Amino acid sequence: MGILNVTPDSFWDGGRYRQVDAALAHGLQLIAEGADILDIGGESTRPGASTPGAGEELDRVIPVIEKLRQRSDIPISIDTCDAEVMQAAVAAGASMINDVSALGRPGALAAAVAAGVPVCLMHMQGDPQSMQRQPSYIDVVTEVRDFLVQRAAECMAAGLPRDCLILDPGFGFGKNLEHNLSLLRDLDVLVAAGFPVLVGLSRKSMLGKLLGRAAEDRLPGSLALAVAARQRGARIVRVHDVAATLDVFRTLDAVEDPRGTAGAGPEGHEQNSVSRTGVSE
Ligand code: 9MG
Repeated sequence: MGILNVTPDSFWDGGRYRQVDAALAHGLQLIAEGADILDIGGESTRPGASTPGAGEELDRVIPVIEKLRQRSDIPISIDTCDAEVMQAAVAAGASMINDVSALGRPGALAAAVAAGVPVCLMHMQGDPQSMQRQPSYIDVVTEVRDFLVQRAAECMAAGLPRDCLILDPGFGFGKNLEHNLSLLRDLDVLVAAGFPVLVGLSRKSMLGKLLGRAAEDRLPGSLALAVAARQRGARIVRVHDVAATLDVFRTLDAVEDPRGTAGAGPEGHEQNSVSRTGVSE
């Protein structure tokens, strides 16, 4: 899943794709790099970020979705917590909802049921304004798993089909470094709940804490975290760096399944037969 933030203030790419043409070009670039899904967001969820009104969020994302829809049939995920934005984005051509508040805002659950598209439910302790102040858990792995399973049950009771639900532990959302590492180390506990698992680890501040590196120098760390998540059963990996992540996954595919290289050219440089296991299958 390639990330396309159409925001002024996201931690890594904030402000770069505010103009529709720049966002469209970047979306097409992510598709060319091999993304299976594009996640388009108009509200930053970085710690301390403020919430734009639904009107502003709509102005940011809808033209980009419409333009991309004219140029590609790639599945588009709308990254929003707002019911009105969900509804408008799906009408404009989005076919998935990514909600970091797990459909917790007023009207969001009803909007998702009406939309009838897959939904990613993410765990967050607190809200983006306050979540990193003092995150606290007794057992982060089971608490996050139990919250997500309970929320999935509530969503199913409200009418969302089970096979439309994707769960996400929400790395960095009300979690300190130890919490994040425990969640990743024991990701199989969440995977065992039986829903596809999505992870977002790309260039996040946990890598800043771990390696002492700024966001622009966190690609190697991000790739290592993506591999760790894939090895533990993550099915969708939300990343800024699609080409680099796919190179790593394709290489692992070839090592893990020798049939993955069948049909590659004599030098083994072609990409036509290596599956994208770990991204969308
Ligand atoms: C929007 N967004 C930022 N980080 C994210 C993460 O880790 N998961 C999901 N689902 N969305 C995210």
